[in-house]
Amino acid sequence: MNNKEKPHHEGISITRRTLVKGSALGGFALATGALNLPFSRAVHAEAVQNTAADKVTWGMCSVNCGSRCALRLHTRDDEVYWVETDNTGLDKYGDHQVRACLRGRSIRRRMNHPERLKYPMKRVGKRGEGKFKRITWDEAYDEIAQSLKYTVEKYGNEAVYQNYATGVIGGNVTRSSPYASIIGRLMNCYGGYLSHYGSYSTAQISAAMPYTYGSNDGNSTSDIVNSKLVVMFGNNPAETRMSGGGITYHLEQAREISNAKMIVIDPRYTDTAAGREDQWIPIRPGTDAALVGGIAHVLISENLIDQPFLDRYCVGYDEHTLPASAPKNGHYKAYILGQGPDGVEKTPEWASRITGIPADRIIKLAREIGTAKPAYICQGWGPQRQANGEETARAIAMLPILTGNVGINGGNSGARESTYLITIELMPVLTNPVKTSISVFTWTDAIRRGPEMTALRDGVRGKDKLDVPIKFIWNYAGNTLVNQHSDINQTHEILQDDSLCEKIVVIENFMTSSAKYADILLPDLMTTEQEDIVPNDYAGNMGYLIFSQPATRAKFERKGIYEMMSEIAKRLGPDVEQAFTEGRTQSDWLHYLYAKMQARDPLLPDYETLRQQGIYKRKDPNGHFVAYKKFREDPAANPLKTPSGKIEIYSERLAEIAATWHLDKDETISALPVYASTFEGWDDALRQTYPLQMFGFHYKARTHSTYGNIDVLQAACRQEVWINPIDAQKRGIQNGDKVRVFNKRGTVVINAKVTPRIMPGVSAMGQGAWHQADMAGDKVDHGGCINTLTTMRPSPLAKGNPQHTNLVEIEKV
Ligand SMILES: Nc1nc2c(c(=O)[nH]1)N[C@H]1C(S)=C(S)[C@@H](COP(=O)(O)OP(=O)(O)OC[C@H]3O[C@@H](n4cnc5c(=O)[nH]c(N)nc54)[C@H](O)[C@@H]3O)O[C@H]1N2
Ligand SMILES: Nc1nc2c(c(=O)[nH]1)N[C@H]1C(S)=C(S)[C@@H](COP(=O)(O)OP(=O)(O)OC[C@H]3O[C@@H](n4cnc5c(=O)[nH]c(N)nc54)[C@H](O)[C@@H]3O)O[C@H]1N2
Ligand code: SF4
Ligand SMILES: [Mo]
Repeated sequence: MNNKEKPHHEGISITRRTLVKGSALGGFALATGALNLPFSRAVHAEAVQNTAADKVTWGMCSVNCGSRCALRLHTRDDEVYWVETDNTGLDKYGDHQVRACLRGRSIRRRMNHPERLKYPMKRVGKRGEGKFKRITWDEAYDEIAQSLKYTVEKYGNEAVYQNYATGVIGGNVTRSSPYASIIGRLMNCYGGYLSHYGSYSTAQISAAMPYTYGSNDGNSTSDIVNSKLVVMFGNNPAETRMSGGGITYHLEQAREISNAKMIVIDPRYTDTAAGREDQWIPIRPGTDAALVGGIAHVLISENLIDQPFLDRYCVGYDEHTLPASAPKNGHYKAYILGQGPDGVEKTPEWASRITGIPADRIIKLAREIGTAKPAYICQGWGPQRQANGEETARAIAMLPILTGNVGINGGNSGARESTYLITIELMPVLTNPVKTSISVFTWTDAIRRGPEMTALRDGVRGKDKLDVPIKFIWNYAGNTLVNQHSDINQTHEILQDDSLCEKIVVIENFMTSSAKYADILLPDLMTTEQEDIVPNDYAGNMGYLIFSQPATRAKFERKGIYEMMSEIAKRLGPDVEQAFTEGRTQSDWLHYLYAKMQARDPLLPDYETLRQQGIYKRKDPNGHFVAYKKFREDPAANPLKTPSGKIEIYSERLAEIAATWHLDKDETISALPVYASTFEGWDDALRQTYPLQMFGFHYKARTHSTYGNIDVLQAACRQEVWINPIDAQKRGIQNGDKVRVFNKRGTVVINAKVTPRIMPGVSAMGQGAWHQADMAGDKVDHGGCINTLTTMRPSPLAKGNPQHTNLVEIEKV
């Protein structure tokens, strides 16, 4: 199954699988051991003596890391004191245990954290100051309900917005993804709300790939057992799919079976590459499409392309399949050979100048890609989280297309992995009566200048323009209000003015930087303290369900999201309450939803059995998910969802968008997947002032900002800025020095990691560190939060977050 049910990715993309290999697992086992061994050994000894007093509860880690792990929570005196992971299955690939990473294994440190929110609170200082007073739940509910009524009466439902948030992912009931959260359900019972399209994860690739393929699917990584070669563009599963049930494990084990060679193309020598790659090819951020151009040139000149595949399955490779509406020589072959409108031949030397990769290496890479069949060519989402990410995503897909690797076992589409999923049934969100939506990234604009935002310039959908600005924000289990959105200093200005957005409700576990901007702040239970069922996230060909039970009772005044929303529904009127709850408790809902799952999938165990056993696993009955397999077998009977039903190398729809949308000079939307220079890229004139490219990678220390306040994780994986020795030397910076990373948007003070693991001219830091700045003073961030430096300017087609495209300077403090 592909990722259709994966809400935070807009239901378009994402097929999933990961491979983890020895060194990744080894590294992670080591880290876990180093962290927990003394403690767990001591506790374990104690546990042996005291087993009668202990209770073991199945739970899950349901953060948005792309994996999902079963936990076995050991409690004594109503407190979790030890966390184990899946103990079912074997220590053998194929029937393996779904082992939690170092974060999930430290979940008790989040559950029992002294700074965890305990009571409902109301803001007393200015937004962002973090000054609150304790209030009762009734006061909180009344104020929220009154404020919603006021907003809807005065401005209309379009003024209510639910911000992107992924702190809780997957459950039937507990799930924060705005496409599926029960806050959406509540709002849909009360006239609707302004929704968004896209995600911070995959905005650009989810917008772009469907123009090529009609969707955004990839083969499952378990299918690498059938591959001869693995090529990864900006994909780092050893950090971004860390569970032992997830992609890294599949990648490693499957490659062991197939003996496939692995080539990693990334500005950083990643944990995925480290020790297990056959080649690391460092590349300048934002230039993958140029590398593809150079490779395509070699494939075409050396006749390594699959011409019958291109003729039968594709539109626009050469003049034979070019749509009539296209300009003369508007096809891909002409673009590569320099016969298209730009007249530039995309030789390996041309690509070398842009990417920083030597031409002979590009030629060698092209020959490897052209001769190894089948080849699993994929991309992570780093390359697409760039300002030209839409072009890059489609360009990378050209390599499997040119070589006919699409739709076959061992091949891939060029997208990220898909996964096998057992069925899941969410509490229905119902239909939103408001049809207007904005891009996920443009909500700060919608607060500031909503009614100026148009369809053709700002990507407003469902209407030509927005009628009202955002006046009310729901922020449930998200830190994208501040920490995870771009340009924190500007976001601060927008949010601090409460005449703009008048009400912000935050539902959290901690006083995050986002929570500090709440008007009303509600303390939530964690998913380990509630009953719910979640499916796997990306897990190759082994799907599973986890049935989580409360490990402890609710402490202090914390409550679950269903109770909170039911109470607010009650205050919005009896009809709203009835429509929202349908007369069911959270437990009634679980039974009701599970019965629907069983009706669809009769192989599922009964409710009580699943509850007892905690985890239920099943292998993909089809072996491995192969993207576009049916299309490959019979394209006439199984057309793609593109207008032509074929793979559209040339997209007439994109040609039309390019001709009608309002774009700036440095923004490119094009019918062909071309390399496009962009704002704040490697060749921007701004590099004279800010010479280093900078991006934030998804880091093993945290899942975004979640787990970011756990001391042992901070100690194990430090927050540092990576800089190459050549760049460091020029600036007199030594490893471990405190440095200032800055651009015109802000300044971060952080320690330097001087390392050849990042290419010269480029710098990077783990994204998601907690922003720590005096916002009434110098605004300098001492937490290492990259969003102090990132831009609010959206990408051209998706209007998505180009958070990996930034220029900075670094100085020793
Ligand atoms: N510069 C830069 N910025 C980025 C990215 C990047 O690569 N670079 N990545 C982007 C991406 S891909 C994403 S998905 C977003 C992620 O951004 P978010 O979805 O905001 O993810 P988190 O930062 O983990 O925030 C989740 C919040 O939920 C809270 N939480 C966890 N569990 C619970 C719970 O049970 N109940 C409640 N109420 N709260 C809970 C956590 O405390 C945390 O504050 O960030 C984006 N931002
Ligand atoms: N531990 C951990 N795991 C996570 C998360 C987390 O926060 N922590 N977040 C989860 C979520 S919500 C998401 S969306 C995914 C994100 O998954 P990704 O978006 O794939 O993760 P990134 O680290 O942003 O990028 C992957 C790699 O791309 C490289 N890269 C950056 N720019 C370029 C480029 O222009 N070209 C090339 N070739 N490479 C480039 C980076 O160095 C990095 O190694 O991860 C998920 N998994
Ligand atoms: S953070 Fe992800 S990989 Fe780690 S335990 Fe949680 S779900 Fe599993
Ligand atoms: Mo994400």
